[in-house]
Amino acid sequence: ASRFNALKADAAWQKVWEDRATFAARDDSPKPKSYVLEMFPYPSGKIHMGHVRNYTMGDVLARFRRMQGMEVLHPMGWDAFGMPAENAAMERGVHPGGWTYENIATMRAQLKRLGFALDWTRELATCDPAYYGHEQALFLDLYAAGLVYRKESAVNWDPVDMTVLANEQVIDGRGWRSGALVERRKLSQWFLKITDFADELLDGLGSLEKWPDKVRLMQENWIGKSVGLQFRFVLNLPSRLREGSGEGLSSTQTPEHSLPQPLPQAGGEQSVEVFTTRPDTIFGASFVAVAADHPIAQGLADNPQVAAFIARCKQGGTTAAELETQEKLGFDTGLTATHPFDPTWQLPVYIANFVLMDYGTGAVFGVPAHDQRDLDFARKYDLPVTRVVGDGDRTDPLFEGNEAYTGPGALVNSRFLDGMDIDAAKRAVIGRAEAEGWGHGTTVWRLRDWGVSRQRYWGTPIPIVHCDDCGAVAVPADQLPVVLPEDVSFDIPGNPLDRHPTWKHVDCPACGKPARRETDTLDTFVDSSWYFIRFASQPQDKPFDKAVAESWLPVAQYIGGVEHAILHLLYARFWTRALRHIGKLDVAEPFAGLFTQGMVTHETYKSASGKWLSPEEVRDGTEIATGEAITLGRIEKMSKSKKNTVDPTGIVDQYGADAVRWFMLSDSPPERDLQWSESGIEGAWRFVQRLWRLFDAVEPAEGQDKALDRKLHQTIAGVAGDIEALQFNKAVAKLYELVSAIEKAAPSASRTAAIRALVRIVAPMTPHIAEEAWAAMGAEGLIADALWPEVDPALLVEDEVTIAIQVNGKLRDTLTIPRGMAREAVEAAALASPNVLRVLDGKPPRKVIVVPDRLVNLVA
Ligand code: ANZ
Ligand code: ZN
Repeated sequence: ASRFNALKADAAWQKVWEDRATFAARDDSPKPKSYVLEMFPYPSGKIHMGHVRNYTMGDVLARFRRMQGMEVLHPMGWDAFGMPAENAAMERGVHPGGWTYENIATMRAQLKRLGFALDWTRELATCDPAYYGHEQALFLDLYAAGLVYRKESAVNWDPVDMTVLANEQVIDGRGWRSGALVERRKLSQWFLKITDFADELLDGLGSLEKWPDKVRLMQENWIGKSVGLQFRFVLNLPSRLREGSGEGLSSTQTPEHSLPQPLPQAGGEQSVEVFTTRPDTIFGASFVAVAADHPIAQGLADNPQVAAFIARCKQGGTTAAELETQEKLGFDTGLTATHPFDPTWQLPVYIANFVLMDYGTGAVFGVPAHDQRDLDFARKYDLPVTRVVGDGDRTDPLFEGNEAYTGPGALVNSRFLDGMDIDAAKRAVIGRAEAEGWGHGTTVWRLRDWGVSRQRYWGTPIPIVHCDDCGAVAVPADQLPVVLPEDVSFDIPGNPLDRHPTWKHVDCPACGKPARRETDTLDTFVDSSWYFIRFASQPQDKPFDKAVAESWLPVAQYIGGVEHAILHLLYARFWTRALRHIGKLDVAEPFAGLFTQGMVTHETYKSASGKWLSPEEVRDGTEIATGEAITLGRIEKMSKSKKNTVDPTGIVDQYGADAVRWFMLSDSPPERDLQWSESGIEGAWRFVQRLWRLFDAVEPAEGQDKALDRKLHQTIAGVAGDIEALQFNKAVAKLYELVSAIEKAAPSASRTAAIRALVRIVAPMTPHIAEEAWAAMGAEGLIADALWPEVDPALLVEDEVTIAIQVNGKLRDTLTIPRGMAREAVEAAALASPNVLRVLDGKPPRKVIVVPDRLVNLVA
């Protein structure tokens, strides 16, 4: 028997597929259509094992759908704009475009080596004007429809480099290059009105049955619909302050319990509106807090202490995580707020850094016992902490410890609310507020509009011109695309578009006077919000053809990393709905099925001196270079920082594409992490060789092997079901079993048929060896165009069963009998069992109970 020469077969079949455009999807096909898509890669330099795993899974499904007779769209492209290209430009003086296209060439070649059934005729790169020009047109369509607007918004400002930083460039509140403390600055920026679709995006989640529950939940939380109470606190200036001369504002002010007077215009405000989702906790309130940008804080800013505090609040980045973990800071304004249910109860009013201006009303009341931020704040400033929701048998007002109680319970220490559960108490408070006219129930959304402006070069230029007379003017359609200038420099920080000598100087499209181009570019998430539509249809003169795109969409199965569970998927869902809103595409949800795969992990190694070592630097527990013993670190996601990556291309060169693909599918359930190991890939390689020994030796033979026939048909059906459910590791296990059964079977017509069918069953997973065997067996056409073997349902059922024989309920024997054997025959067989005869001791049983195909119980 010959050996399977994987490298030769890989190259030969990949060339055939390419030459014949085997995987080019036909828009006009009469077959049912299926769109299989994996998240397109960022061209960072080389493909990594995570890509290999992701694309292998998608490929198995795509090939399987073809075998089911479907017209499959399985495209590939490049999410090619983004910061790493600019970083490379800054660090190495290369042009971002050159760097990107070189990476694309490398990675395309690497992907091709894996034999993916991709339609390369539809390849696209988002940094190509032929792509982003259409994106600009769509942006302007949304602008015309009122779904795009401009407003002031905070950015991360690096005061040393004098540049705007992306969130990723802010590390522990400091600029990644300069190390300077980052400030929040306001800039005029472009926004997409995703909040107009908040309700739809939330409701739509209900229809996404083929999405993981956890992703739907993450989206739901991100959209964050909350129902609550909005109401006004009356503000007062305590008498001591009003009377005191020059005492000003103090940060140690404690509330006065004398009846307060309404505020005479301090800071210009007499009341403060707050929003709460927990009106039930109103009797646990111990302070009121406003955002640093709130009019009350701003109105007090002529006091230098307040101004200094507001400035301090603006330090630090803009990410939610950063805001969450920042130290809580407060400034006591000296004002007090009257409790809505008790005119004698005054709450101190603080300016606090954890209150955001653009959520709710920018002001809150704090309930430390039942909100963690409030508790951190109250402990720091020594404010009262009163329990108002019972926690099991803890119902007393005194709340100890530093962990807020946010669970369920009955209201306590809360006057007329006592004894109610949280929901009833919420309703009661909202009811009183509405009846008494000081507040009303409302809905708020956590979702913000999508800020798409980036002050960067390597992105889609926003197609707007600013004119002193006409304002923001859309670039006319016949002047699209607005192309990025090539001649840019990265030697100084900031946006090269803004610094470019000529690019931004244009005439106003409306009045013809000198005007300026917008120099912001679009967030790269815009690029990935519609690429799947462009894959489905890519005419030259417009972004897509409606009917053609609709014939493919929605994507039947989308596969990618869970790190995109929120933003990318939400933005793509929004973009799709926005296009539907303006009549461009009648699709509600872009991705009918979603699967998020696990990561590829590897052991980590550390040298005696504590450096990370790559797998190539280690042999038999020692560092090759020094001969010193290494320490084994944890098994972690492959990453450059831990040096535990394995380059897929080297592995493909060594073992062939099929072995790599097989290993990617075999060891773990696809949603879990897969640990890369040398022994794993070797095992996969041996399996491929085992397949070849069967394929290579197949010969006509006589005779039937019923057991093998059954095994084969069960495998055909089982593997189909597993692929359908994306449970590839289960399919792999079934194939191991079938191969073992074939290996053990004596030559027969059944065995020969099983080997021929096996070629087709493994084809989605190991397509190269399958093509090779298919051709060697003289079959017609390509296996890539073959159909999935048919299942004989009669062979799916076992025709023998093993039943239990009990005497007085105790197991005495088992019998293997034909399925569905008649009761009398089963009874006779049981009575003939030597074990049963011995236990019955020659006496006939008093009663015989037969459960067909399961058991016989003899009562003695
Ligand atoms: C009193 C209270 C008591 C609250 C309690 C929570 C727990 P979600 O559910 O995310 O919508 N909040 C309101 N506006 C805020 C703002 N601009 N900045 C920071 N926090 C703000 O959160 C709503 C809750 O977040 C509101 O309910 C409010 O605190 C706070 F035991 O009011 B709560
Ligand atoms: Zn003008």
